[in-house]
Amino acid sequence: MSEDTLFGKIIRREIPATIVYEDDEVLAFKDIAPQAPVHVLFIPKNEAIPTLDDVQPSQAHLIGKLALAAAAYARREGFAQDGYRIVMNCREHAGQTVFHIHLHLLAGAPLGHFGT
Ligand code: DGP
Repeated sequence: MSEDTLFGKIIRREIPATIVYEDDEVLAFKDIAPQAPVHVLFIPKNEAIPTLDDVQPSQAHLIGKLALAAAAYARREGFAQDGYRIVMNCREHAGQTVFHIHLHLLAGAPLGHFGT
């Protein structure tokens, strides 16, 4: 089940995306507006969760699945040792624009500090 967001459409293959990883629970695809040489989004496929604040305790394992899928991708692509960043934006002040939870994986160059 995927709700009707852009990412739901990507899960259902209604709009194109460069998919780089998929399993029973997680889909990963390249961000359309990359903020680093590597910028991949990891999303849950089967749960309609708008924000991190909406994740229920029974769904908590999904956050771990997203993080471990990102770490495995970094190892597989050979940049894990150089380092990477994962980010999840929640609502307006963080700049969240798509309300289907997603983990950003950013890598491929030294990343600037953030938060201001
Ligand atoms: P956030 O600001 O955390 O909600 O990030 C949403 C990201 O989704 C943003 O970095 C751009 C990306 N994005 C938006 N629309 C599309 C799309 O249609 N395809 C892909 N691949 N990425 C998209």
